[in-house]
Amino acid sequence: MIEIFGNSSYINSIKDVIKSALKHLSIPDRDVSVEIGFLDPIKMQELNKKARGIDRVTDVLSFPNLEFKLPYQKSDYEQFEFNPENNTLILGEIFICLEQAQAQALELEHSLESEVSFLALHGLLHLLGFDHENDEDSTKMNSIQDIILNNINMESYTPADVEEKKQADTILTGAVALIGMPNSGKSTLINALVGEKVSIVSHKPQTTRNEILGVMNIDGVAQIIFLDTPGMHSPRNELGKFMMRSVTSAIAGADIALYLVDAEKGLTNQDVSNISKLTKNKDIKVVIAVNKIDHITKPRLAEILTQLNDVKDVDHIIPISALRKRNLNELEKVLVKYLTPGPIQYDETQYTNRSMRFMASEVIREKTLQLLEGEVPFGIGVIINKYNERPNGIIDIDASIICQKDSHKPILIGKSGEMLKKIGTYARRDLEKMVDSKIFLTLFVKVREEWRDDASILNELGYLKME
Ligand SMILES: Nc1nc2c(ncn2[C@@H]2O[C@H](COP(=O)(O)OP(=O)(O)OP(=O)(O)O)[C@@H](O)[C@H]2O)c(=O)[nH]1
Ligand SMILES: [Mg+2]
Repeated sequence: MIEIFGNSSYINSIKDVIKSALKHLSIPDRDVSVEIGFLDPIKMQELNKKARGIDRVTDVLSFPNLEFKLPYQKSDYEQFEFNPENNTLILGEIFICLEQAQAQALELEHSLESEVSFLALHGLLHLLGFDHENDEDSTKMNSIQDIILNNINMESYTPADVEEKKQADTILTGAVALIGMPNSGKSTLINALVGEKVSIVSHKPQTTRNEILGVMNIDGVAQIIFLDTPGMHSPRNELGKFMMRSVTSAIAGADIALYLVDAEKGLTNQDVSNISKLTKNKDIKVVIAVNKIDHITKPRLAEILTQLNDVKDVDHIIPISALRKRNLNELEKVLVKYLTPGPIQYDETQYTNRSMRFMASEVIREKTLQLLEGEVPFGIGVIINKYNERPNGIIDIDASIICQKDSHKPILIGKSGEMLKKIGTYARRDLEKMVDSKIFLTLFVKVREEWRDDASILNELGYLKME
């Protein structure tokens, strides 16, 4: 009997490791019971101080109920009280601090699931009389720990799975909508996961305006379809309304909502409200990624994770850095767990549904967002007038940059045309890398007063049709 108190996604993994340990030590699991609970860092520190006189947070604490001796013989414990409700011998209690476990998992570069399983096992071994007080005891405890951890398969998929899936011509698949506040790092993340630039990135909010699809293939086992979306905000014009409809449409087509919390900003009320709306939808799994952990301290991360523990019905929480590519393998494993078998949807070479024409307009817009300050870049749209590939592979692109006020035009062009030249050079370099051939890019600047509320220009820019 393993009784676990508290809400954690790791209950099944903990049960597996405990069962495996009891089996390995020839202790019938119906004979014994263990209680496991989760404590936040403050409570863990209090308990550590009270129980061991150590005034600091720790990962796991265990409280044996009796002096246990191996090998196990039921008759040895007849004098102890077996729990009358289920006739089990109570081994004791284990407390785990998930926030501390998360910090350790990041340091050891393995999953939180692996770390929690390890801590539960470590705690159980203490309940069973193992110790690490001296070298000899410590070696004994470590070796048994290693054997048991090897016995359980922590990977979410194995080489045997790969073969089975390949032969059946099916794959694990699912659509993941990337949701979050503007600037939380959604587009940086989709690019990192797909391994190609599918979505533009800038330090300014509301960079992404459309739903953008990126495909990730994993060893012939899984295909994850990511949908990048515009950051959630209250729309102030027709363009904003289109952007928010893209978010709703992405969620409607998704199996998993991957919500990004910007760790630099912390968990905001708006985040909590957005997440609660997602968790009300019982058709999708909700995974929260706390992004930009490279910019915050460990105690700050622990604080955010503690706050997130109070948000109900979330399927998984994982800290990451999309920019530094930290913990992305673990994120991948978490997502794979929620996929279902189905036919392959995209050819392995196809990593987005967007054309190079669309990418050209986006990359030009990205450069305006990166190079211009103030309100100018927010009112910019890009129309590709010509996209032509010559027989020798050279590509000619003519594009118009639309701005929404007369006063914006000279800013876009710059002194002696320098700004426009810079935008063109930077955009061309990026696009040449993407197509791997030479590009001739010609840019024009046009003013279209308040185009963000003008249906015909919005249509021309591709912001009215949902794809
Ligand atoms: N330090 C740090 N910065 C990051 C990380 N991920 C993204 N950023 C930065 O955050 C800014 C916003 O990134 P984007 O990927 O454009 O964010 P977004 O959520 O797609 O933004 P919108 O499209 O405007 O909703 C950029 O300057 C990124 O370089 C991260 O893990 N760490
Ligand atoms: Mg974006």
